[in-house]
Amino acid sequence: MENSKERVNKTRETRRQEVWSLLPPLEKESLIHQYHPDYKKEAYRTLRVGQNCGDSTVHELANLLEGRSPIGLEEISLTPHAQADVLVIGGGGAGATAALTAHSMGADVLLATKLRLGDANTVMAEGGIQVAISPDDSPVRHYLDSYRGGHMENDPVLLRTLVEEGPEAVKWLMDIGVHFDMEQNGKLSLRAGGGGSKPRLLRCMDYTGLELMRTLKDCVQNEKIRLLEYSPVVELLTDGEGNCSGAILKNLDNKNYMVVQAKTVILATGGIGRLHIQGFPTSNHYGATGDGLPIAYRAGAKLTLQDTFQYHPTGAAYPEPMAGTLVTEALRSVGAQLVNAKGERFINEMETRDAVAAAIIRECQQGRGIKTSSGRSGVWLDIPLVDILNGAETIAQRFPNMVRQYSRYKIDIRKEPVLIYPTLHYQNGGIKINVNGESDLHGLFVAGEATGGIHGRNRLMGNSLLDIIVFGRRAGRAASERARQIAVKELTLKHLHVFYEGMKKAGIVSPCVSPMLFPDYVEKT
Ligand code: MEZ
Repeated sequence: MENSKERVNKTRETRRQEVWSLLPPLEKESLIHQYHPDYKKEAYRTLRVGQNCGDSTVHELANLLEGRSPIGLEEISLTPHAQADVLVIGGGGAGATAALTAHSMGADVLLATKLRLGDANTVMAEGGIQVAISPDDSPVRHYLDSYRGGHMENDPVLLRTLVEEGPEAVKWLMDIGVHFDMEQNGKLSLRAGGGGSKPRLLRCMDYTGLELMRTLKDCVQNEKIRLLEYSPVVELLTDGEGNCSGAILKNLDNKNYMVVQAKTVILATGGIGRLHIQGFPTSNHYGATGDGLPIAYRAGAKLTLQDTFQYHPTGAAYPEPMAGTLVTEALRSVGAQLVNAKGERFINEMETRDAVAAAIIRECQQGRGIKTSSGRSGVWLDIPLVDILNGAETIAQRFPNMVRQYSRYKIDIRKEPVLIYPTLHYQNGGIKINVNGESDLHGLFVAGEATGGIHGRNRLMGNSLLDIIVFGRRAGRAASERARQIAVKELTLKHLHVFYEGMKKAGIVSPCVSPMLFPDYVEKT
């Protein structure tokens, strides 16, 4: 490792002059198809039951989707312990936004979350929120960049809504107290992201998600929204006529189940990084086990793009305790270069994430990677170049989170390159929604990473922080409006009978119980 690190230092001066153009489209597609994990056939299998029967997804997710509920059909009383107009499940950015919006419209909201309010992937987003607000930019440009980045498989209506409502969503964030970085002249500071044709990322140093969540959490608490912490969802309830009517939560303290009757339900349960698909490390928090997907699937919701995942190109590969930790793309957007064992650059660092991840995997597979003592592979991210290109102290001032994380292991990123490898970061697909966030199951709304369609097959940096706000607000609004119009409905588990019938017909005998709630290396609850 030390020899090749020295090569990075030696080649820095010549590399900094190099100009790398973006790959021609066909070459880029071929790189992705050859090396991106989404195209590894043996990692996938076909679903045999449910709305996506015949579609394929990775084994880890397929097992959960075809899993059995922890709720025994005969064993549980469905007499409600609590009621709400709108039950929001998930205490990250999308859930908090949806809860605040529904509450502001007069709905009686109950917000239930697996861990504590704010324990979610939102706080791990570092580099920024993407929004077209500069005079030489436009939502149309934002749309085109995101559509190209998503391989033109984004749902056009959802994407259009995202980019058009982005500026208003960001204004809302600033109104409730989010502080974004400013230039000396007092204007909002914008930086570039991979696949973007304009700098359009607002940021709070490299703590952007944390700043958003800090503010949203304060608001939820100030509004005194009813909150149930340590209460993950384990099953949905339906009225037997195709409507969602509540959910069953599990109290992690006493292990009892709690039945909540609600006129509408908003699922904001986040992503699946902790499934460690294909053995990848992850940048996600401990609760990111995709709990919303199997329960919505069993209740009759359809998934879309369930076969595509984002492997963020720059996850830490060394030191071992940091494996998988996000090393923000923003470093590359201000000049940090990717360098292989020979001291050479091998890709334009501002290609979309799927292409950059594929190029890193190619370098490692073709013997130009660097091996760590624990057997991981990686390439170098030449961070010190950032200060050379942008002025001394840029790294310290703009990336205090990164500096602090590495300093715990005595690595000074202002002076030395770091070893990185792709890390499982985001689920591109998820539960199919309409423009109001409603799934195919009437009365079940979904927001944030649990949804699919907005980002196509590859999300651009900062579009998820925007999506949780735009679609969190939309789901909150639509769910509270619907709740105003309807009465409470019957609570049944009829959907489970139907799903199990389908499993029986397909000959599925599943050993898997889902949702999994925590990764299997965490003590079982
Ligand atoms: O949107 C993201 O995934 C993000 C901002 C990540 C990052 O590299 O900082």
